[in-house]
Amino acid sequence: MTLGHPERSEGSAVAVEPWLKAQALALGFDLVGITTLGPAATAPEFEHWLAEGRAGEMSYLVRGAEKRRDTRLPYAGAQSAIVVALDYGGKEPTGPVARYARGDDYHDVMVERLDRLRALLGEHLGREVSGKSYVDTGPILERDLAQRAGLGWQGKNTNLLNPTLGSFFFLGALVLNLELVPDAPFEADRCGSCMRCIDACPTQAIVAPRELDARRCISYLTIELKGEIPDEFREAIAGNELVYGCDICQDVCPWNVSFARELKEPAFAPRPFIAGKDARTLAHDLVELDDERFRAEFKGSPMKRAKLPGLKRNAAVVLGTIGSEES
Ligand code: B12
Ligand code: SF4
Ligand code: SF4
Repeated sequence: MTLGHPERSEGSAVAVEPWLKAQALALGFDLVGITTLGPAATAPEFEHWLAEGRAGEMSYLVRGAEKRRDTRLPYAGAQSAIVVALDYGGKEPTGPVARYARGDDYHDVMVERLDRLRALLGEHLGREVSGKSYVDTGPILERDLAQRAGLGWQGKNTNLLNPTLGSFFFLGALVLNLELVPDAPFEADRCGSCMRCIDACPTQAIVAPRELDARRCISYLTIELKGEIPDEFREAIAGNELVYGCDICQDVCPWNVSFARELKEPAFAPRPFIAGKDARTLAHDLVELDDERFRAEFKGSPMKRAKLPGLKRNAAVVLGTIGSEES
């Protein structure tokens, strides 16, 4: 790999794309694609979704709605994005905590690497390139952007699927004030007539292909919802032994059955407080947890998002003690 003076292709675009992709892979990302920024193809679907109230209490989605329409808006002068995926080990056994949340916070892990990629690009070009790293940290429809960068298609469960990786990966984007040659978007819909995710969802949250009512989704109910979990969903949560998040509609997907990978990223290995515990054991331990130990055990964990009262609420649902003295 050469780190010398960058070549220039015909026109104004700088032919750094293959170099950038090699750097992204060397930083540990599993997929990388490049796209130009512009109006989000699925912005109308997003706005319809908001209008139907399907975002529930996630008011930040409403606040950022205007910017989500067009990926040039969140960062002034932005022209291109390098979109990456990082696998989090879909072959790990199912458990009470969704796989994505068992280790360190993916926002921190990925933003750091994307920032590093931008610094490397600056060194390579001999000048600073302005831009910003986004991993669920700004008003961008990331799955829409990833499809546009050629990383995969949006499955009927709404997750982005890649034909070599399934869907157990995170997405991130490095948005740059730089013109780059884009990859072709991923045009195919490889779900075909399959309906497994829709049929398997225990709360009927996937109300139509690619339409998820977050208010019914166990991931939303156990992570984002602040108040009580409505009665009608408690049995599904307890019965499926879920304390935090949900992987069911991905577990049943044939693309994951065939292509889910072993966990290779040490940062996402389960924390000791979670590792090897079944739902009831974890729930009992959460009920006992005090603030100080919570801060120590979950420092840098995505599970901090639910806060200790949220985790205790989920534990009470699993133990069936909600409303009793034990909760
Ligand atoms: C809000 C949010 C949630 C909400 C709502 C989920 C949802 N489906 O929107 C809740 C809390 C429920 C959630 C859950 C999960 N999330 Co989440 N979430 C987000 C977040 C912050 C925004 C997503 C968003 O804009 N939703 C709005 C709705 C309208 O979008 P949508 O459901 O994808 O709908 C689109 C499609 O349906 C499409 N569409 C509609 N009709 C049609 C028709 C056709 C033909 C086509 C092509 C498209 C199409 O248009 C819509 C708009 O783009 C993103 C990060 C980001 N900034 O993008 C992460 C993100 C989507 N989540 C992620 C993850 C990992 C999860 C969970 C797996 C975590 C877990 N195990 O518990 C679950 C999966 C649940 C599920 N089945 O989607 C990853 C997904 C990675 C991937 N491979 O796709 C993301 C990208 C975070 C990241 N940076 O890695 N999440
Ligand atoms: S994450 Fe769970 S509750 Fe949400 S749509 Fe998928 S299967 Fe249904
Ligand atoms: S389970 Fe079937 S319909 Fe659902 S995302 Fe996977 S392939 Fe598509």
